Amino acid sequence: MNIVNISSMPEHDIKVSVILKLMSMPGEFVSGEAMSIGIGVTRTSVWKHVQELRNEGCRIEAVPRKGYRLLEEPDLLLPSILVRKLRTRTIGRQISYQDSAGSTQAVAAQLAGKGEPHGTLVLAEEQGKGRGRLGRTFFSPRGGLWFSLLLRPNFEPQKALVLPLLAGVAVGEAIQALGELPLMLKWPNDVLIDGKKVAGILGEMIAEVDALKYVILGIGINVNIPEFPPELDGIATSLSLRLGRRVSRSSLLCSVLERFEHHYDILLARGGGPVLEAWRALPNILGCQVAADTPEGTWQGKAVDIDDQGALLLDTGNEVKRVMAGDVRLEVGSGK
Ligand code: BTX
Repeated sequence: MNIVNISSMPEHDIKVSVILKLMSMPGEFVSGEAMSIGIGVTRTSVWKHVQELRNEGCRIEAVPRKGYRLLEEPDLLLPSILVRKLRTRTIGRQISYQDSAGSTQAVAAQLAGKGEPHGTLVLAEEQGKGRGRLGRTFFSPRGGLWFSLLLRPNFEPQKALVLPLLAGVAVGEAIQALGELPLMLKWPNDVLIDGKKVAGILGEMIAEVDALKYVILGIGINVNIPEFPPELDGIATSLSLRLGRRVSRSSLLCSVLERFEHHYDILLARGGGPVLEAWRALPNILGCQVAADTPEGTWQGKAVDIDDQGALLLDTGNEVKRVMAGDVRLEVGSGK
């Protein structure tokens, strides 16, 4: 039996109790009184939390003398909701959920230290200190998907370099399944739509000499985000902005995790080749003119391939450079 750890879920959180109560009686009215007695709070408090839930997008009907009724399953990321949807064996079978976190990466690192198992999923509705690579920050307000996966792969550290690409494949495929979108995977870790970042991936690895202790893969997806701060103008976009509708975060999360597990299983069975094939099969940066900012300097050229270790191969005209780490910028007007 799969066990979901909901110990970090704020059970005292009245809002959660309200929604769980309504979900336990789908389509039926639950009176304000029954809710207040069941949860142990006043009817005014129940009303206040129903309003909050409505503001967060939950469709709850309120009828005088009848009570409250859920009109559709809410798009919350509560473990008790996710576990009913998620069809995986190991990935996301253990869930740590927080309404608000600093960074899910930091929470996952703590859980890793406590020996939590492979596949543990750490989720937050919002992050106050979302992290990008190289000390950069990641804007993570309510409405997005911000999560980290704790992985304990039984292979050498070098092989772990394909894991961010694998995550990119899972995210790219899941977004593609939502509809026609001009998607592009940008090496090493971005998913772009119309050249703007819709998702970012952060791989953090803890290794000892030749042995990998664990990897924490952080994934941020701009799902239902209506606007971005000025500094992200022209850089970031969201699925809701691009599709003109809200997207179910819980369904998208399950889709990403199921695809992740599928490719991860193949990685274990057959090595990194199929992951790279799946990456190449999605619309990607290969064939584009790019500038790569690497620890050794900036190189310009055409992105021609990714190699077995997940490095980007860049044809500068004089030679093919192997980019192991860095940032890649698309040159204006470049395309395939
Ligand atoms: P990155 O360093 O490649 O990208 C960070 C850069 O992207 C920022 O400097 C900024 O220009 C831009 N940016 C910031 N926020 C956003 C956003 N919401 N959408 C688009 N562009 C943005 C990418 O790092 C890796 C990000 C991983 C985020 C996940 S969320 C869950 C987990 N927890 C955590 O703290 N980080 C990861």
